[in-house]
Amino acid sequence: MTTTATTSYEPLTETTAVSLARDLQFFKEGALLQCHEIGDGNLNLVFHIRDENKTGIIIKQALPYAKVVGESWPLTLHRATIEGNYLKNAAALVPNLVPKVYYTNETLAITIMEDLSHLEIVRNGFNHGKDYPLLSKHIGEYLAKTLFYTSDFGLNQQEKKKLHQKFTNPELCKITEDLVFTDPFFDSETNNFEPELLEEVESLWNDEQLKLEVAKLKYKFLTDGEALLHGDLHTGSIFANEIDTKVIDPEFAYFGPIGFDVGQFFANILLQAITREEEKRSVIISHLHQVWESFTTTFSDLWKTASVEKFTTTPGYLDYVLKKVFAESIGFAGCEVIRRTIGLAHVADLDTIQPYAKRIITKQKALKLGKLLIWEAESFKNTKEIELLLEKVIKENF
Ligand code: SR1
Ligand code: MG
Repeated sequence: MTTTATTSYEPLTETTAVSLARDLQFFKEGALLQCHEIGDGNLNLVFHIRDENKTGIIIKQALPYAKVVGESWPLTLHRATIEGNYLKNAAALVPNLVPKVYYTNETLAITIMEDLSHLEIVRNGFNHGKDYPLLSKHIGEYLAKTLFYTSDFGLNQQEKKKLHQKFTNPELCKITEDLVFTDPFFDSETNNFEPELLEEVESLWNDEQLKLEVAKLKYKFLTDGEALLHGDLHTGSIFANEIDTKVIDPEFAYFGPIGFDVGQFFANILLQAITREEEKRSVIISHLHQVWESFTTTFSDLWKTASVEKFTTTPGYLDYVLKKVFAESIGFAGCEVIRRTIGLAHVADLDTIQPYAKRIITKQKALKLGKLLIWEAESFKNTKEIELLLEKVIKENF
């Protein structure tokens, strides 16, 4: 079968992905092409196609259901359009930090983009002891620019409302509302945790003080359309090497609270740090400090030089906004830490810990850390205090 731009939707195979690439003339006629489906995420197909010179492209295609669960969980194909539109918008703001988009097709639910196979997924690299020294400087800049320039501080307020319409993403938001903010805090079917964690998990379900704080965070996620978020900015959504960083997979994009993107990155740094022995932890924790430093420096510069909001010259306003973002980031980070430990979608950082007993202890610590981040979100003055909390939780006896 030949799949062309006019064909109706059907999932690609390695063979039809190659036909599509040829039809769209991404390669010279007669080129010898190799194609592999390399998608290891929860939702989509990802085809890597290369010619004999190793010049390649990526074809990403949304499936009409969540791959991680199967066809019983239908899911909108529109997420491919959201992803393509987000990447095109980001290309104008942070061209060096996102893959180039070559082609999109709403009917086929595909995005064809730059081959990033010279880079590694950061989560995989971290889990193999690698580091990416510029990662958090780049991510701080990415967060500041993408969030400032799509907020009412950096984007004409009429234009922002128009852009907002393009990024209404109810089904993908619902996944986050359920999997990050609701299910882990109740005895829900989607939860997935080891029986040895039951005591800690039940104490979390019975903690009404914690649940009140989570309810407030969920309400912010539901109602606070501050800026265009990536919406799923964990270390599995970032490619990097020593010098380059590229953010991928923005299919969860929507207008939400700035602290959500920042908090997801914080959380996934903490989830890696908590798995490490003391001597290998500081290199990871430095990313927590550096991302906040880079984010606040860039955001503050933009506030002073690129604002469209008259009140940004009012003393105290920037400080108020940054404090609000910081506290919310920490609360959101706590929710992400908890859901990656006991919810539907786990992280390899925790799930590959050996031996099993150590994995359980680390997950108990992760739950404790998540709870304390949520409880005390408003009280942290800087990222050093988050590091101190992590150290305290790690050193406690379980
Ligand atoms: C059903 S999707 C599960 C998770 O995978 C995505 O990457 C998001 O993080 C989502 O919560
Ligand atoms: Mg993803």
